[in-house]
Amino acid sequence: MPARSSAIARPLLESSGMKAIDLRSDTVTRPTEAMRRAMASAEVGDDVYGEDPTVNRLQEVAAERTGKEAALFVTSGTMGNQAAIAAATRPGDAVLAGEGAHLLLYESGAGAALFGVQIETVGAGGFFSGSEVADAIHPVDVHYAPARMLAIENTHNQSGGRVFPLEPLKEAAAVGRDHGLTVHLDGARIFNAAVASGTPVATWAEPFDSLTFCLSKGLGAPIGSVLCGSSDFILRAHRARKQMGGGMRQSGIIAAAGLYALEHHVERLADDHSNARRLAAGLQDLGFKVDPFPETNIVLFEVERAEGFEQEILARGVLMLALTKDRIRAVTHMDVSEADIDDALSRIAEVAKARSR
Ligand code: TLP
Repeated sequence: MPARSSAIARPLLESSGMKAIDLRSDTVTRPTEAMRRAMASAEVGDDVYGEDPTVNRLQEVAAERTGKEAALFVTSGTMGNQAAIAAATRPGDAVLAGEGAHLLLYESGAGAALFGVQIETVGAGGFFSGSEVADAIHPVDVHYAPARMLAIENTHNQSGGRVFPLEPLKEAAAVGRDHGLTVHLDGARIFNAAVASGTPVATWAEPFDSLTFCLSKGLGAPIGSVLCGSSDFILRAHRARKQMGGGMRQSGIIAAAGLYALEHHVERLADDHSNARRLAAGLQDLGFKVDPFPETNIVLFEVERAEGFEQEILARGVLMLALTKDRIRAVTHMDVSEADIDDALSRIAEVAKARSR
């Protein structure tokens, strides 16, 4: 998910006085005043000694919400996925993941570099059935890397935030489990799936041995993710977190933002979803090829020369990401309102008009 050209664009836009509408990701949100107050007044201790009460509280709340025994606060979704890989595998093992999975494409080769695993894809487009999982598991043979883990991403980022439907997801996870695999959910945006479907996070988490969810995406916290699983699994992941340099000290300061987000920012994800639908409908009216019914907060649409489009729209104060040579991603979040979406659409209309000349 390249973030090349627009990387320093927002500070430049803001210093020029132009209102920036930043749709590159839901990671770009800034903490609200109330969240900052919760952070400033957090009770803290040294978490490497397990003595930070706010971190401990966040871990308890996360375990409770996801229906797991234990949880571990980590710096990022990437660290959560990697700690899960470390806890479930040994060097030389294979991890099965859907096409376009974040842990396959966007974690800088960490699974291979840090924990010696080979990632193999299952199914097509990020979604797959139980029989596709069975097909992806090789017979025991000296040629193959033995599969030890199956990772499912929900919502699936690259397909435009689509929700992996519950029944096929249960079936795929059950086949993985029957074959002795640890089944992991990359639930960076699982709260979006829960809100969009009206099905609680614990139900989405139930088929899995472990899951990560991100506080720093739609939930609007500045930093952090949580890895949840059995006490045993979390103990092993804790060691991996330490190995990756993820042992933090008075991290209650940031855990407080996570707790605040879980309390105040879950239900409002529905607004992001409705803004995504509004954006998609507007793009369709402007003649773009787009899925007019995004399920959650990610909108993908097609343009010619996407990198050029990214620059043209940036010049009008709208930040989006060119994913491929002909595809743009826009993500809605708590720092963009319905009015901002309409504003973005009128700026996009100007670009479309200029392009058609
Ligand atoms: N996704 C980011 C970029 O890294 C692409 C984004 O802007 O969408 N799993 C999924 C499904 C993700 O989308 C991401 C981040 C992660 C894991 C990693 O989270 P972080 O960025 O906290 O390491």
